[in-house]
Amino acid sequence: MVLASITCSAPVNIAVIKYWGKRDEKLILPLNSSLSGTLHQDDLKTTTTIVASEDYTEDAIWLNGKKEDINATRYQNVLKAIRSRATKLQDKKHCVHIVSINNFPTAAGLASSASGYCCLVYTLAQIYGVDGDISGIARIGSGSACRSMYGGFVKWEMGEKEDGSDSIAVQVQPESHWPEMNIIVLVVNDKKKETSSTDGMQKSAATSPMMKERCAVTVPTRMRDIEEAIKNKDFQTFGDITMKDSDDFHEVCATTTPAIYYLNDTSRYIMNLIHRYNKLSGSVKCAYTFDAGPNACIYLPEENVVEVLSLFIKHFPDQDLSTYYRGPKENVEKI
Ligand code: 2P0
Repeated sequence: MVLASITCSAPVNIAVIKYWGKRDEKLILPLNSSLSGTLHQDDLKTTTTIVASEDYTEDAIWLNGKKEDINATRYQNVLKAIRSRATKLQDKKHCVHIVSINNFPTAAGLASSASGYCCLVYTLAQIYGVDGDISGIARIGSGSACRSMYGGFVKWEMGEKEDGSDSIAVQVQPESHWPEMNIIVLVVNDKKKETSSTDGMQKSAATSPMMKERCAVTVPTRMRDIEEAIKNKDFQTFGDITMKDSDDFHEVCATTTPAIYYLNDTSRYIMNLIHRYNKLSGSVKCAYTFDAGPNACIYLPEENVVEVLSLFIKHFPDQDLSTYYRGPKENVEKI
């Protein structure tokens, strides 16, 4: 007999202060705090359905139509954490079947693990009746997933405690605070990346000479300054910090041994184009940021969207680059 069946969706988040490096691999505790904007629910998202039934003989998960290994450590850690806080179904012998679908390319540096684990944890929490903060459980699935739990601008506090209980997501400003803010995602390449974020950040933490200064000084200063810029809706400062942190993150990757390169020629062309355009305009009209892949995410105020989109269409007439997403707006929701 089916005991419960719930479908939820969760959006991607795009970091402006990047998470890169862990101090605890098992609990997924970061070396620095990070901050992101959450996209609109209708754009880049994961949708997950979970069914709990007395008839299932084992837990199982399908990702984009392919059966995955539910015994993988991260799935098991998440399931254990949720079940340990369950207020429903504890008295019934049952298993769960999980079906999850992304409406965008998986593992192409478009933060699929963020929306994926956020959605998994949120949906499981509905099934099992888990109250209180669940961003810490999303974090043990994939670090950046904790930030997708909230809409608007969200920070992931690195925390200090060894058990990770203070390493959680906190909403900096709700989606209603800066509704004029938009994000354009330019899909440069939707192939799976060569170096996973998990491997890449481990190597950077161990070998990049830039990591110490970044974690001790650069990121704490930028976190303070960008929070203030968001509060004041100061796009000049916001855009400036966003591009600098993206540049530094890719410099950390390039100074890792062996070096990691996520950007390609098209990414660098976009970076130059945006710098030239901002310079000619005499102000920061839009700001790029690149994650662990070549795709560009462009933050910009609504009033600049038409002009900036025209610029990209002019420079990339033959490529299907310009996919346009509004955000940050909402966060996870039950369907
Ligand atoms: C971020 N990224 O802050 C940064 C910027 C990629 C570049 O969070 O090992 O997939 O699962 O905790 O969360 C990607 O890292 O890594 C990431 P795990 P995750 O968005």
